[in-house]
Amino acid sequence: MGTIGVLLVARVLPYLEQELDKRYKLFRIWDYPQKAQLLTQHAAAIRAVVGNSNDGADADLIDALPKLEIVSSFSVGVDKIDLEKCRAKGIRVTNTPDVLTDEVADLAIGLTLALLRRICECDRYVRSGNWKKGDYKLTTKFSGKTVGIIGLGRIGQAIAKRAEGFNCSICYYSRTEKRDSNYKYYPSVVELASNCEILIVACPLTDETHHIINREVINALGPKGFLINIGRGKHVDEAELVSALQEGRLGGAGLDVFEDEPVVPEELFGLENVVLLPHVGSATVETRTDMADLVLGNLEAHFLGKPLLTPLV
Ligand code: 8YV
Repeated sequence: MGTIGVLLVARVLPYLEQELDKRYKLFRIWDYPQKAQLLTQHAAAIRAVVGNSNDGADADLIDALPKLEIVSSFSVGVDKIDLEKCRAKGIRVTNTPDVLTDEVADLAIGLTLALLRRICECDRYVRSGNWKKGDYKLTTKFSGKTVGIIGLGRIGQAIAKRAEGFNCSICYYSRTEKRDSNYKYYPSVVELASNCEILIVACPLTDETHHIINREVINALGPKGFLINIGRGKHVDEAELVSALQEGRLGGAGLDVFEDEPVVPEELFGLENVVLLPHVGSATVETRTDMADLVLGNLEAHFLGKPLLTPLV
C-alpha cells in the first residue's frame, strides 16, 4: 500500500497523520502553499483524500484529482464534501458515525448545564477572589425543563436519552415525524422553539438547515429560552443571535460551533449569558482515536477490495 497516494487536507489527530504516513505515500496539503504545484506534480498519484469537518473535498479538488477513488472524513459531518460530485464520479465517501455519538451528546448536556448554572462564570468568580466579597447570584435549574431537539438522528437521540435522565420532557423537529419515537413532534422549528425552554441543534448541515436558527426562531424561544448549538456554526444566523443576546430577546446561548471558525464574534466575549467552546464536541483522546481508526479501517478496506466499514456514498 506504500505506493498509494493519499492527500491529507486537514490537520487531524497526530496518530492518524503518523499512521497514514506509515501506510501510504502521504501528501500534506500545507506542504504546498501553491495548490497548483501539488496538483501538477502529484494529482495522478492521489487515490484518496482525508479531511475533517472544516476541510473536505469540493468540486474543484475532486475534478483536479483524476485517480481519486475515496474521500474519508475524520468527522461525522460531511458538509465540506461535494457528495453529489462524488456520486456522479463513482468516488466512495466514508465518515465517522457512532463512535462520537456519546461524546457529542455528553458535551451538549455539559454545555447546557454550564450555561444554565453559569459554571464557567462561577469558576472565574472564585479565581478572581470575588467570592470573599459576597455570594454568587442565583442561576437557572436544568432538571425538569422542556428540551427541544432539532434533528432526532443518532446524536439527537443520545441527547434526548441523557436529558430524560434529568426528568426533562423532550420534543423535537425533524423533516418527518419518527414513528418509533414517543417524544412530541413539531412540524416546524418555530413551533418547537415556542414550546421548549432549551433548544438544541443536532442536525446535519444542508441547504435546508442553513440558518435554521433565524430571527423568528430566536424570538419564539424568547428571553427565558436557551439555545445550544453542537451542530454546525452555519445552522445559526450569528448576526441575529448576537443582536438577540444584546437586546435581551434570548435568555442565553451555549455554542460549540461558529459560522467562521476560529473567528468568533467579539460582541459575544463581553456577555455573561453565553458559554463559548472551540468546537470540541468529539475532542477526547478516546473518541478521536476511535475516529482515526475508523478512517484507517475504511481506507484499508477500500484498497483491499473489502466492504467499507461506514460507507456514505
Ligand atoms: C470534529 C465534527 O470537529 O464529526 C464532526 O462532524 O465536527 C468533529 O468531530 C472533527 O472533524 C475533528 O477534526
